[in-house]
Amino acid sequence: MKNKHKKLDAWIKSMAAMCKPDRMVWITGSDEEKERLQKEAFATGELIPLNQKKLPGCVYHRTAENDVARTENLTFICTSKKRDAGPTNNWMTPSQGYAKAGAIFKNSMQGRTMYVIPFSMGPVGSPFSKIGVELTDSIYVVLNMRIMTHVGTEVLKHLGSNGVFTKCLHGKAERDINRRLILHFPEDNAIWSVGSGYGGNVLLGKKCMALRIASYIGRQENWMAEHMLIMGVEKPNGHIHYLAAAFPSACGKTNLAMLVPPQGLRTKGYKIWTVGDDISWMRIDSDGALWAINPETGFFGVAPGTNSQTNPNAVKTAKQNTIFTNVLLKPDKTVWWEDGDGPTPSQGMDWRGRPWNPKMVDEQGKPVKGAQANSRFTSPIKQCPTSSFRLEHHHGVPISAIIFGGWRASLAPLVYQAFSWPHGVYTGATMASERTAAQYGKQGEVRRDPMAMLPFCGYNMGDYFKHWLKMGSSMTRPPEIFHVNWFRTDKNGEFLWPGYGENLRVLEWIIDRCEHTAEAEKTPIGYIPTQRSLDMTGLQLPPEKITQLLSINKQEWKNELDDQEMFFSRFGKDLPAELREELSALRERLNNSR
Ligand code: OXD
Ligand code: MN
Repeated sequence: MKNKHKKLDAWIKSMAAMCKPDRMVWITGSDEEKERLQKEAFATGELIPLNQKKLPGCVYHRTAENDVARTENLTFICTSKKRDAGPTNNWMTPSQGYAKAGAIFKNSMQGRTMYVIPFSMGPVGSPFSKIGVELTDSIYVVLNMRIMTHVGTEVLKHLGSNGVFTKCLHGKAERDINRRLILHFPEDNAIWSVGSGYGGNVLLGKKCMALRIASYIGRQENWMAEHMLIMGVEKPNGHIHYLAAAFPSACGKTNLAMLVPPQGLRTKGYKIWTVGDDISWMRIDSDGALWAINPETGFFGVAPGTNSQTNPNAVKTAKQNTIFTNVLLKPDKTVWWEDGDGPTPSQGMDWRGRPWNPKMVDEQGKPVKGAQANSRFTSPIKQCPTSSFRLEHHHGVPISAIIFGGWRASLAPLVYQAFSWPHGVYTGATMASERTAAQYGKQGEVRRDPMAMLPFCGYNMGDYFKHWLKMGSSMTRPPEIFHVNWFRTDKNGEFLWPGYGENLRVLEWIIDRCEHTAEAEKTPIGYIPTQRSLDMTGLQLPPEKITQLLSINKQEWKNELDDQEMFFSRFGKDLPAELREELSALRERLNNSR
């Protein structure tokens, strides 16, 4: 199809003049195109074919060793005023950004092909959706974008001759960490990413557009772009409640989004519908409620730890048409990763491309991993056994509850409900995860991550909090807001709560609260379940453990408030007064409680 969009044409020409590719190829989204690109990438070694009998449609990719995760220190919001990027983002002026990245992009595509990927975040043509065009010199990026978004001719047709699009430029350049930049220009609706080949830095529809740029646009257009999973919980009576949940990385968002109900609740008739595992775009609809779409069409999931116990639905999803990145390659051309399924292979090629066996140790005597800790699978969401029948609905799904969560070894009870929308916003704004002995870093160190958006908010986070408050007051039927903590431990450091599928017991209480049918006790921090309001059928959990899971330690909470106050002080006068007031009100409730 011929491009009739003059601005798009001019932009592509000027980017090509800078990068100097040998060729330009428009991505149509056809099956034939996928075959052709794969073949090309097999020939250069960019991709390795996998065993088509055991893993039909699957391919393998390795990134450079220094290019295995998002590089937050090289990620910038480029706005005219520093204040607009706020205290939690790295900042440059747009002219500095264009000059610095431009010097790296210059001539970087000589000898290479520039692919033009028109893509839609969200169902094509939906009023919720946004169009982007990514220019890239990476076939790996093209193939991932084909899974993660709607791409090709259909999107271009929709863009027409004058549609608005986010200008996304990606180049691998030398993949040198010293010549790598991930830049966002919200004032220009543009993204420039150079020097990386790692998904989170280069699939520009994902974190860069669907969170950083979209959060900026959402504020202007009165909607929200959030780092949230979306799931439907179907009750025994057939009613489906949709929940949106934000957790910092490594707190099990993907697992929760496709959980398998435990026997007791399955027998009762509960079912799960997965809408998304990472990003939620939410708008107020004509009914005064909040409706959400998942702007993505795939999962870019972390492989290690994913197995038939922790997430059987993800295992099934990744059995075909999947791109595996940085996992272990077995001699039979299938894949494996630590804490995955099956026996540990006796040999293979590790994520660095070196011969590997499970007895190998590094200089410090630690086992050498076959798969990189952040190795990934990219799979179409439609292949998930629980994928929602609402994925392509233009207005998405109505959200009954928003859930915030973190990893807190103590402090936060299993679940509590905020008293009001502003109290819920305060709960999200003070979200945190702490490191335990089992994790890297200093034990007990608390990392604040408001709404799990710290690395993803494309503007001043003080303004972001104001936007949340404003959205709440614009709704006649706002979702209820909750906080969960699956990670509370006893005095021996053992988890009190079994997690995984059992988390549905907590979600059941949450939806019953939304329907005003579940009992709760009012505490200074919010409403918590009464013991008998949680259905524990089939779960052998001693009542004293439930008491511990739901207990609130006043002194711990007072210390927490001191820490929250310090965090809030970073925002200076940009912090909305309502959040300070919520903090003071909580302090007072704690002081006044027995
Ligand atoms: C992700 C992340 O990859 O949050 O989804 O880092
Ligand atoms: Mn994420």
